[in-house]
Order: sequence, then C-alpha cells, then structure tokens
Amino acid sequence: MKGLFISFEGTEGCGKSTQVKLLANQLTALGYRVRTLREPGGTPIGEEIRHTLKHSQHNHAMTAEAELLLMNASRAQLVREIIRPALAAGEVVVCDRFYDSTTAYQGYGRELDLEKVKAVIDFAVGETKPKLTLFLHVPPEVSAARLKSRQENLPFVRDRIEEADRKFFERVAHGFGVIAAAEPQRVKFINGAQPLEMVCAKIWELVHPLLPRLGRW
Ligand code: Z5A
Repeated sequence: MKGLFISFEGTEGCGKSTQVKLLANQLTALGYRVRTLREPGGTPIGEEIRHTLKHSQHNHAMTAEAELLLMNASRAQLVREIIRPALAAGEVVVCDRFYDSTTAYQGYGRELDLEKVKAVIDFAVGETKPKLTLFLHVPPEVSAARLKSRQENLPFVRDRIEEADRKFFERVAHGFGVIAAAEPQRVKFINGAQPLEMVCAKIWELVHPLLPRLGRW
C-alpha cells in the first residue's frame, strides 16, 4: 500500500469531524491527495446502512448483534470499494471513526463478547488497518455541552444510538481508554477539550512525520 491511512476516534462531540476537515485542508494545501470518509457510511451501500442504524423509523427493536454486523457490513464495503483502491493509488485516507468504535460501542457499550467482536472486525477489514489513530478525548460534560449547542442550531433528527442511557456512554468512554492504552504506537491520545487550534497543532505534530514517506504528487 502506497498511501497513508489515518482514523479519528472518540466519544460524541469530541471534535472529530471538525479536525478531519482541518487536517484534510492542510494536506490538500500541501499537494497531497486526500480522501475523507465517515463510518458508518462512506459508500452508497454504507449510507443506507447508516440510515438503518441511526434514523430509520423501523430500527427501534435492533439487537446489539444486528448492530455489530451492520456496522461491519458498512465497513467491509468501504474497505473494498474505497479505502484499498485509494491507498493503492497513494492517497491519504482520513476516516471519521473506524473499527475502534466497534470495539468501544458494540464491545464495551453493548457488552458483546470482545473476542467475537474482534473476529467480526477482522473479517470486515482483513489487513486494512490505520497506521495512525487520533483519539480525541473530552470529558462527558464537554461532550454534552457541545452536542447541546449544536442541536440548538439544527432541526431535531432522531438517532437511535444516542437514545442509549448514561451507563452505556460511560462504558464506551472506558472502552476507548482501554483501546488507547493497549496500542500506544498506533492510537495517540489527544486532549480534545483544548481550543481548536491547539488540537489541530497536536494532530499535525503526529501526522507530519508520517508524510515524507509518501512523497508528493
Ligand atoms: N458507531 C458505533 O456504534 N460503532 C461503530 O463501529 C461506528 C460508529 C463506526 C456515528 O454517529 C454513531 O455510530 C456514533 C458511534 C456509532 N454514535 N453515537 N452516539 P455520527 O457519525 O453521527 O456522530 P459522531 O461520530 O458520534 O460524532 P459527532 O457527534 O458528529 O461529533 P464529532 O464529529 O466528534 O464532533 P464535531 O462535529 O467536530 O464537533 C461537535 C461540536 O463541537 C461542533 O459544534 C464543533 O464546532 C464544536 N467543537 C469541535 N471542536 C471544538 C473545540 N476544540 N473547542 C470548542 N468547540 C469545538
């Protein structure tokens, strides 16, 4: 693979989407070819799965097992349709969430068997794994305040996953901590509660050393 694969992770409102855009702009300005993606979604099939997972009127009875498999059906499609060809073409792929979210949300949050979760992820991604994962950490009160202020400016759209209780999100946050501690080479912890520019600068510090190996186009 000639390209570079970077994923962003963290709890809701940690600032991933904002930083994905900022990083993509920086890289593009330097002449790199950049592909920004989100999960679940990122392909026409994946976006339909995303709707089923989050917003469909018929998703109230979804089981944790179905949720796990749908997340990874979307991922299997994204990996083969977009990520592998983009990496083979030498692009920088920047993904808003990837398989660590499955471990955190379906493994720790929904309390599915972690070995089974890992087996499903492995089947979906094969050898396609991020070189660098930027884990933006924010305390729950910062996350809640950001989501509230964003919601005030947007029309309400029901989201099944956000309907889970506080304990679920505490388990998810704990899960991300365990993941970051287990793979410190790949997963870099960043304080997402800092001002935007500081988060952005820290991210650049981590991404920049990986770039020269790519060359320029
Ligand atoms: N999910 C799963 O369960 N299993 C999986 O395998 C995968 C996903 C892949 C996807 O939801 C849901 O799917 C998610 C996990 C689950 N569920 N939940 N709950 P999504 O894609 O709709 O949303 P999200 O990924 O949870 O992210 P988000 O809520 O959109 O937040 P964000 O992208 O991290 O944050 P943001 O949009 O960049 O920022 C939020 C606000 O804060 C915004 O107004 C910004 O302007 C502001 N912001 C950002 N950074 C800062 C700083 N540094 N200071 C001040 N304000 C800031």
